[in-house]
Amino acid sequence: MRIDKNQVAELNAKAADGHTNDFNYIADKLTAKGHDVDSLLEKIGSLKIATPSWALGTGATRFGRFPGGGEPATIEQKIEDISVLADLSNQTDSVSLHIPWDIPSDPAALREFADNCGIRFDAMNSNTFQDQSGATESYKFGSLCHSDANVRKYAVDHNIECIEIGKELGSNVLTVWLADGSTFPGQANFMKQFDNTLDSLKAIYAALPEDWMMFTEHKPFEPNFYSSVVNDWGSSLSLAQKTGERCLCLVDLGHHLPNTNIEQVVSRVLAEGRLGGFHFNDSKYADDDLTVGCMKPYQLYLIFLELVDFMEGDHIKNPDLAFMIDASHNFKDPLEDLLQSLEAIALSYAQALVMDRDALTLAQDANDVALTQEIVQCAYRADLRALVAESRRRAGKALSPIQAYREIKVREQLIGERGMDSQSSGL
Ligand SMILES: [Mn+2]
Repeated sequence: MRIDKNQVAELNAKAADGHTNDFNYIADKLTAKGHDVDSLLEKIGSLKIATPSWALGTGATRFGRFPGGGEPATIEQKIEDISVLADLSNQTDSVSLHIPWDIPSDPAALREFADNCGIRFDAMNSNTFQDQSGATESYKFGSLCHSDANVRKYAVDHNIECIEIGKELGSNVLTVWLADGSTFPGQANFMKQFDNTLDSLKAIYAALPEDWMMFTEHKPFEPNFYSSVVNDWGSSLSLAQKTGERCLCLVDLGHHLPNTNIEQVVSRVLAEGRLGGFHFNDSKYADDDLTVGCMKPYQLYLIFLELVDFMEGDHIKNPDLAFMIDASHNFKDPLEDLLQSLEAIALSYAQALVMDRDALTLAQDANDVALTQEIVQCAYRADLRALVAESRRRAGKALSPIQAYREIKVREQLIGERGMDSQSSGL
């Protein structure tokens, strides 16, 4: 299934009048405030977010799954689904693979297939939180932190295997998600677990090619309920700094305790030059993996203010950031959900770009608290949807991605090709 670009162009033409009015209105307002609209459009268009291979089917739940049909059953089909997203939205052009859910039998052939779909390979994700069939060691009591050196080596070897596969695919990042920890007080020794994890990460790092980076994610709880080895950004930063220069911290929006000031976490890790990137999702309670921006769009905008501070200036020394969605879907069509997430990210980015930084700095320095709020919220409350839509239109993508998706009847076509019962591997 590939999108016919003519169909997208026809749909855009139908909506052109209304869109042009909306776009001109906001473009005039932005120009009057001193913004270069063409430059804004270019920046929005160049923000690319990787799509995870596990987010294309029905997602994680301990309860019932309710698949909607036409799920991608192979890696090739997953890449085709991402090319559908890339044809409608302007914000994604890569896949982040999860090993072993998506082990390619012929990496060179897969790379060529993806290339023909216009999709490249982003970070490789290792999995040391599940025992696979035929496994000779068990991760039941941990992986990189395990008390048994044989299990640690087994987990290290798996990560090195991910690097090897990634090299053939053209990836240059390994993301290590550490689910290790303990569920009961006294079950494990905090210090020993941390030291073992550091040693294991160093062993993986030693196998990392020169031009690769390694990311680690923190999470306060789940799957373990008493402690996680990498429970917060401080632990994550400590591990990164001790492991090596190219070991960076990944921030996942869902991996924080309620009310954590995530934008401040971003600022702190950026200040240390160790922010690798972001896993976007949203949540009400914990790691809910909901559609980006569905619960806390203001928080997302505040996070983007910090990211844009780095992206627009040269006063923060940090490598370029890698962005990925990390979500799962049980009630929405996964592709519609991902289109909504991509839109929410682009909108927040646009809002952060137009926030008046100079005025905010002056108000902050003058301790004019009321004015700082006026300035920050002014950009958040600007309706920039037409600006984001215009950046898509100029790239030949859909003015209204979800509407186009429905009018082109993508899901119906996928069900026709793959059937109702095809199942995607992943969470
Ligand atoms: Mn994540």
